[in-house]
Amino acid sequence: SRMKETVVFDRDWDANAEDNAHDEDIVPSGIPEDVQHIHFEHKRLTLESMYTRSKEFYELMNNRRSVRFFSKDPVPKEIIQNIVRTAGTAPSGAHTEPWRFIAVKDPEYKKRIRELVEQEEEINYTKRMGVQWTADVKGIGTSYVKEYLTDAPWILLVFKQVYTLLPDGQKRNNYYHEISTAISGGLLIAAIQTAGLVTLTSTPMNCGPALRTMFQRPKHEKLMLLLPVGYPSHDCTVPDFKRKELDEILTMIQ
Ligand code: IYR
Repeated sequence: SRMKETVVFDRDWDANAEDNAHDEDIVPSGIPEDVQHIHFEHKRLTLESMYTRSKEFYELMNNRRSVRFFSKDPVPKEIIQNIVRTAGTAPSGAHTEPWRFIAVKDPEYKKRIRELVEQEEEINYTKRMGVQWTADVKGIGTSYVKEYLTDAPWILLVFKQVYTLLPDGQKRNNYYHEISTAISGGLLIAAIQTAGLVTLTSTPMNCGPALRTMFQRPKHEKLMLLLPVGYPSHDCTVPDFKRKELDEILTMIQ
C-alpha cells in the first residue's frame, strides 16, 4: 500500500536499520539478580476524592488540543525541566528508561530546526505522503510551512534509544524501547497540559538523522516526536473536532 511505501522513507522508523542493536553484541540487563525489594508506601484516597480527582483530571486533559499557532512569550526553563522529569517517570521495559530529550530555546537552533523540517516536509507533502494522505490531513489546514517552530519559546525533541551504550562500549538491550518512549511522550504531553501550556505532537518524517546530528546525539537514538511548547497565540484557532464517545472506545465486561 501507499502507506507502507511511505514509512520506509524514514530511517528512524525502520525496525531493520543497520544501526539497531543485534543479538550478538548485547550484554545482560543492568538489574542485579539480588536487587533489594523495598516496601511500597501507598495511601488510599477516599472514594469521594477518587471520583472528583479522576473527573477533574479527565476534564483537564479533555481541554488539550494540538495547537499550531504559538505566542512568542517566554516560558521559564524550570517548568520545562519539571515537564521532562514527569516524562522520565514512565514505565519502561526492564527499567531501561530508553528515552532522551532535547529542549531547545536558542533562537538560532530553532531557526535551523525550522529550515530543516520545512525542507523535508515540502518533499513529504509533494512526494512522500501521496494523494490519499495529503487529502486526509487537508482539513487540518497544515502545510510544510511551520511558523510555530520559530514562534514557540521551546522545542522538545523526544528520542528513543534502541539500546543503552555502556561506558565500555557494550550494549544493553532496551526492551520495548518504542512503546516505552511513546508512553513517556504521553506523560510529557499530560505534563505540558497540567502546566498550563500547549503543544503540537509532531513526527517530522525523515528529519530524525539530521536533528540527531545537529545536537551530536549518537546513531542509536532515533527521533520519535518533536513538540513546540508554549502559549497559544491570541488569534489561535483549532479544528472543530469531537472526540469519540466512551462506548466507542470502551467495552466493559462485568
Ligand atoms: N507531517 C506533516 C503532515 C501531517 C500528517 C498528519 I498524520 C497530521 O495529522 C498532520 C500533518 C506535517 O506535520 O505537516
